[in-house]
Amino acid sequence: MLRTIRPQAALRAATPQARSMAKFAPYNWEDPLNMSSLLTEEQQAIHETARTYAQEKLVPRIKEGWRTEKLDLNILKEMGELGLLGPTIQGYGCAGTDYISYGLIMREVERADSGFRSAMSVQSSLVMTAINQFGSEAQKEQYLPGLAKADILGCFGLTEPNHGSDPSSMETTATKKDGGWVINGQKTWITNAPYGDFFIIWATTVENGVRGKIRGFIVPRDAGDIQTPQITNKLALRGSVTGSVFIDNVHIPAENVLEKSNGLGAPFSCLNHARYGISWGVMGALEDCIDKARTYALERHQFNRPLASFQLVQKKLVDASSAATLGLLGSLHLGHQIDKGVYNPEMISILKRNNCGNALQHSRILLDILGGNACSDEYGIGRHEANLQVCNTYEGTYDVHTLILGKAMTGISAFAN
Ligand code: TGC
Ligand code: FAD
Repeated sequence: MLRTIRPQAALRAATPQARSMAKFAPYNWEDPLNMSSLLTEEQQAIHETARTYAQEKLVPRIKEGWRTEKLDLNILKEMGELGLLGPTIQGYGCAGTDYISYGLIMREVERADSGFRSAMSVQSSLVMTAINQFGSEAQKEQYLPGLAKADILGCFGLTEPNHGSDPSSMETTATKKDGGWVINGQKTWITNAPYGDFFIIWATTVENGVRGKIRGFIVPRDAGDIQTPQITNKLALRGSVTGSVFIDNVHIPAENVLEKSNGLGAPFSCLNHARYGISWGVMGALEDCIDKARTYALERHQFNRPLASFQLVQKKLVDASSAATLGLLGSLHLGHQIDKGVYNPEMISILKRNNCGNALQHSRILLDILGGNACSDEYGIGRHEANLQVCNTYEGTYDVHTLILGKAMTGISAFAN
C-alpha cells in the first residue's frame, strides 16, 4: 500500500530557509551547487594548500614548460614536500588522506595544467599504488618514502607500440632465468620515461618456454640495456615529458617482481586510482577554461557591448559551468563510495569517461570565445583543450570506457573475439 507523505514530517526535515523560498543563498558561479559545503574542514584545508601551491608555483612555470617540452623536476620535489604524492597511502612517509582530498589535489594541479597532473599521477597514483598494493614489504620500505618525496622517480610501462587499448596481447616478456628474470620488450608513450630512475614494467611471464600471467617488475634504469628516448614535438601535454622504453635482455633479480601481481587485474587496479584522479583533474582544467573565457567575454567588446552580453556566448559559459559542477559532484560522490569501500571499477569508468568527454567538448566550445586570440598560447584555453584530447585518450579511451560500461550493462563483452 502507498504511504501518504505527511506535510508536518516534510516541513520538519526542511531548513527555515528552504521553507521560505523567498530567501535564497547567493549564486556563486565558481561553485554553483555549493560543493564546498560538502567538504570537511580537513578536506577544505588540503584543497586550499593544493590550490595556493598550484596558482603560486605552477601557473608561472606553464609557458616555459609548454614551449620547451621540459618538466622542471623541482616541481615533483615541491609536491613531495607538501605531502601531495601518494596522498592516500598510510605510512611510508605518505599523508594518508581520504580519496576526496586526493581528488581535490588533482583538480587544483590540473587547473594549472594537465601535464603537471600527469607527471604527478604517474609517480603518485600508478607507481606508488603498484608498489603499495602489489609489492613486498621490503619493496614498500625501499621505494615508497623516496617516491613520496620525489627523491626517486618511477614510471608505469603498460602501453606498447602495437598494444594500447588491448594490453592483454602485450609482447614484452619476462623469462625466468638463473633465479631471476630477463626482460625484453618495448613500451611507448610512457610519462616521465626520460627522467625515470626505475620502471614498473608489465610483462608476460615465460617459464620453461610456457607463457604465463602478466606480472609487474621493478626495472632499475641501471640494470642493463635500457633506452628511454623522449617523444618530442608533441601537440599536447607539452609540459609533461613522455618517452619510449626499450629493454633489451635486462636481467633483474627475483625480488624485483611485484609479488602480489598475477594477471591484468594488477595494472588495472592501479589504473582505477589514476582514472578516479583524472575525473577530478579534468574538471579543474575545465574550470580554468570557464574562468578564462568568462573574464575575456566580460572585457572584450564587439558591437559596442561586452561579448558576455550576447546570448550565444552566455550559453557556452553556462553549458560548460553546468558540466563542470555536475561532474565534480559526481566525482565527490564516487570519492565517498571509495572511502567507504563500496565502489566498483565501472563507477570509475562512468566518471572518467563523462568528465574527460565533457571537459574536452566544452573547452573546445569555450575556445571560440577567444576569436583570433584562440591561436595564441598566451590565453590558456587552447592549451587545456589540446591536453584534454590526451586525457580523453590515456588510461582507457572514451570509447573503451563506453565498452567497459556496455559490458557491465548487457553482460556481453564487445572486446572478446
Ligand atoms: P578483461 O578480461 O576485461 O580483464 C582482465 C582481468 O583484469 C580484471 N580487470 C580489472 N581489475 C581491477 N580493476 C579494473 N578496472 C579491471 N578491469 C579488468 C578482470 O577482472 C580480469 O581479471 P581475471 O582475474 O579474470 O584475469 O580484459 P580485456 O583484455 O578484455 O580488457 C579490456 C579492456 C579494454 C577493459 C582493458 O584492456 C582496458 O582497460 N584497456 C585500456 C588500457 C589502458 O587504460 N591503458 C592505460 C595505460 S597507462 C596510462 O595511460 C597512463 S597515462 C598517465 C598519465 O600521464 O596521467
Ligand atoms: P589504440 O588502442 O590503437 O586505439 C586507437 C583508437 O581505436 C581509439 O579511438 C580507441 O578508442 C579505438 N579502439 C581501440 N579498440 C577498440 C574497440 N575494441 N572498440 C572500439 N574502438 C576501439 N601508457 C602507459 O602505459 N604509461 C604511461 O605513462 C602513459 N602515458 C601517456 C602519455 C601520453 C601523453 C599519451 C598520449 C599516452 C600515454 N600512455 C601511457 C598511453 C595511453 O594509455 C594509450 O595511448 C591509450 O591507452 C590508447 O592506446 P593506443 O594509443 O595504442 O590507441
